Amino acid sequence: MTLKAILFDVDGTLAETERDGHRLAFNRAFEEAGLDWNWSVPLYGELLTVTGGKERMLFYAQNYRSTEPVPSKETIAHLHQQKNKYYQELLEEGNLPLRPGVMRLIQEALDNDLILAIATTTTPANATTLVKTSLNLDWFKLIAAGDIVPKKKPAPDIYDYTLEQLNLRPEECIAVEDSGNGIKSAIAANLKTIITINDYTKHEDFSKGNIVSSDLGEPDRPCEIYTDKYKDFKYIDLNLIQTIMDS
Ligand code: XBP
Ligand code: MG
Repeated sequence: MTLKAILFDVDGTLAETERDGHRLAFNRAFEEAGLDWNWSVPLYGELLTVTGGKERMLFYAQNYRSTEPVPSKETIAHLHQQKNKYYQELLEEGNLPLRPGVMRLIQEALDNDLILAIATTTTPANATTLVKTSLNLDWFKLIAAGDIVPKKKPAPDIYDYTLEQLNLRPEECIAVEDSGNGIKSAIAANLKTIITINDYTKHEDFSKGNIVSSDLGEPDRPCEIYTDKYKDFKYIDLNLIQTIMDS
């Protein structure tokens, strides 16, 4: 089937937004609110099993602070709002660069009239700020994000919604993801997947990914491809993606 669209996850896929973005912003919001919560790099890795910032805070309160009162829904919403404010500032200051190969593949897709869309669990304003500051909003036909669907990844909802809005079938698209929850969501929506791992996700099970690599790579900066049948490729481009679609 000919590829018509590439659907990108945001956090961890377009940029390393978790460790040096969301995590720092959460900690600033906690400090500002007078909470003694502080999420270290390894602790945040444990918390990333829960998608969604509000859901992640609630999970932390219930499981790591179980002797203390659980913050109200309003408190969680306020912390989340502040966290997102600080996170968007970090993006606007240029602190979270795109991962290797992201701009190259997007440019190639645009040159070939492919449709680009975002399918993410993060808050819409976080996703649009990243696209605005590092890419271009006009390049994306759809930004599907956050609470627009009832269930976040690993549920398929956000990808099902994206396909429906674009009026495309899963066989016509490929998803680019970085996490176990992301691949579960994409596969449950019957999509083929490209997985670009990162430090937080490298130990997760990607055996069902169609191609798994260190990143998308660049012609002068090859990526490492872990999927045997594609391991001699130096970077992921449309030619390789079409080969994956045809396999
Ligand atoms: C991203 C997430 C998000 C962000 C925080 O997952 O899990 O929760 O960490 O975003 P994925 P919000 O990359 O699979 O979409 O605080 O805006 O929810
Ligand atoms: Mg992700």
